[in-house]
Amino acid sequence: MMKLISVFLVWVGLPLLIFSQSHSPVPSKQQLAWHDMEFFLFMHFGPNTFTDKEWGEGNEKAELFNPTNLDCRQWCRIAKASGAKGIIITAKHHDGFCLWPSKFSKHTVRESKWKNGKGDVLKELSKACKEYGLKFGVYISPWDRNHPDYGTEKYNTVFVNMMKELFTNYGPITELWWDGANGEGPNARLTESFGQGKKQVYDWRRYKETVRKLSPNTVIFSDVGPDIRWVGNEQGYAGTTNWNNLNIEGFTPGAGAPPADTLNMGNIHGIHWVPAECDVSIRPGWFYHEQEDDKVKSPEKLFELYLKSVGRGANLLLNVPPDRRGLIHSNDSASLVGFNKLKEENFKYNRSVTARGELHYKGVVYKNNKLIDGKTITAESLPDYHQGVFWIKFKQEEKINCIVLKEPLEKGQQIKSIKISLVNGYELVKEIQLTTIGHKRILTFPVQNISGIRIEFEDAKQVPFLSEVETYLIEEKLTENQNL
Ligand code: FUL
Repeated sequence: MMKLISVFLVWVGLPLLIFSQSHSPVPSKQQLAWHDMEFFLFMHFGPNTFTDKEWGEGNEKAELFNPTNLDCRQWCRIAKASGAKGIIITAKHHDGFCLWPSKFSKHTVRESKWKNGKGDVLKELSKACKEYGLKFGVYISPWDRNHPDYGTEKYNTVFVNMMKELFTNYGPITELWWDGANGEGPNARLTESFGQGKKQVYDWRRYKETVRKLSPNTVIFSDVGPDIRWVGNEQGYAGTTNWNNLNIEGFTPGAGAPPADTLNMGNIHGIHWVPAECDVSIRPGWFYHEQEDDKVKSPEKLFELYLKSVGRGANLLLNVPPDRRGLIHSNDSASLVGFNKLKEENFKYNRSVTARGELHYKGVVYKNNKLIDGKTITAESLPDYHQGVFWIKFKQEEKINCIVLKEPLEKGQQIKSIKISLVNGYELVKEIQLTTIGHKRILTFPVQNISGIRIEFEDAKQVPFLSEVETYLIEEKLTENQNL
């Protein structure tokens, strides 16, 4: 009878209890889909590729832009081979040059020599992405060092009109990227301050409304969202504590953004759902420079970045800049393919699926396989979590050095603190104390021989949910910098 009552409390009382709780922020369906994509490539391409600069001045001659062998299908093939789900391209960087023949600028591919001014990089890339089943995203810099209207109210209309062209002619656009950088001086976020000191009052609200109206499924990235936030650094790592929540009211991209550590960790009680994206380049620079051909990050380094971004509940946006031919250099593609191989091979054999799952609740043991069934849609929770623990018990002793945890985000992000105990027989071999989990938390540590894992929710904002606990033995060189 007692067992029956407990079963009733856990399985029937639970949904009622959850329902009666006040709601914390939850992701939109577009954000949920974005979380699941995890990894995109970023491409910086434009006049800087041909002048060897990182920030163009806006007065470069358009004819400089002249890739000899541009092939967006090559970019897509490599993106696919790297495991990326999409590509985001710099349609317009700070120098103002448009990779499409915009009617609202005189500094575009139309004015270049490339294809006698008949070329359109966005058209080629959006088409190739469709062919390869990749999502397409666009970076459009609000800061514009070329446009004559920049610094006046008229520029807001120019920017809105340019976005209208993007959505009308090249959609669907999965992610739109507004860079917060501005080197104009008084309103600069960065310390480098050059340019004419023009002060643009950006109409962020109008920009957002334009996008929502034209393309409600697009997620908008900027330092402060509204949908995706910058992670606060360009090295590719999120905080080990990383909330998908953020307070964005009163903040703006650029100089008006919250401090970098807030962006890195989010706000525990933030009222908006604004997850972090880690943008980082495979090379030292964002644009292609021949002298960096031997400075391409190795597959192992990319794997480490993956652990510190996706493995901390954020997404990874890895920049791979095309060269002057309009192709991805073979050093970069070799690294990307190597990285994907490491990912696929090391996460192939999840040892949890052969184990037995249990819930120990108020002294009673229940069979419970939802955390180890390899399905993220089956989630488990405990309303009065101090009364119970989950166990994963292996059939035989296992060697592991990696655990992957997943929180079902459609229920919001609730876990504040969780304890993972690795045991062998009656011996406790390692205890891991964690804060947030989010979409995915990948833990790596020195190899341990274990027979079981105990999982305890220690603190949560509301009822904590967990959907998966996977266990792996990965190559030891990949665990050198522990991700805990
Ligand atoms: C920064 C820019 O200034 C860089 O050039 C690059 O585009 C990077 C992704 O964002 O803010």
